[in-house]
Amino acid sequence: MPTGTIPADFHPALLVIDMQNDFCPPDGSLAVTGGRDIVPCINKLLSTPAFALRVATKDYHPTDHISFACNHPAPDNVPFTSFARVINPNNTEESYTTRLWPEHCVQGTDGAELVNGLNIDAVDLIIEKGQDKRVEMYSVFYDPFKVSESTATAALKEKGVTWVYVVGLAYDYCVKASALDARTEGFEVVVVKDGTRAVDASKQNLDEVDDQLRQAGVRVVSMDDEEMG
Ligand code: VGL
Ligand code: ZN
Repeated sequence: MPTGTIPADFHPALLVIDMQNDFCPPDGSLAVTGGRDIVPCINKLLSTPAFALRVATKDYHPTDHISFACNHPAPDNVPFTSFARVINPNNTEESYTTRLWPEHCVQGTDGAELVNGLNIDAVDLIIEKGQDKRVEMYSVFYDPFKVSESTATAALKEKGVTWVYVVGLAYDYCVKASALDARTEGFEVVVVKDGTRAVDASKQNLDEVDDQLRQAGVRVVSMDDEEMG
């Protein structure tokens, strides 16, 4: 929280991104190193009274989702290294490439459940994303073509939210995409970095993501920074 002069229109919300079994060691199919270690930090934020709304997201894929390597033909179907082209279902001229992953967060499976220890009682709203098999949807708001849009913006606006704090998994995918789209939606955005972990935790990648976020006007802070209060 900002200390010193708190802006008059400071109405913060917390977005807890994809804290699901499949993204956490030891058993997650797409385990992010240290994924479970951020639960205490996130619980601390969840118990902060200042938040007008606390949202948790779930990556929630059908088995035939485009991001699963197993749904593509060899040899370009290697999890983590292969890419596939995603075509806009409404305009086949438009496309982007997306990284392929092991099967993860399949609807109705234990891997898709929120991790043990996360204070789910403090969560006001759970938003599921990535249900449209045709597109990748890292962001809680929408996929790059906006063929799949969630209720996130409406829920935040309804509560008068002006600032969005983002934590969860993974820093370099769903946290990044959600933070960038929150900016696009007109919110002040803070990523609490020690409440996140990255798929690629190399210094070069972390620096790159920090830069991308900061260039978009996202504040990247840590729990004990002044801005957290
Ligand atoms: C995510 C890869 C695939 C994430 C979701 O939550 O960051 N990463 N699906
Ligand atoms: Zn996914």
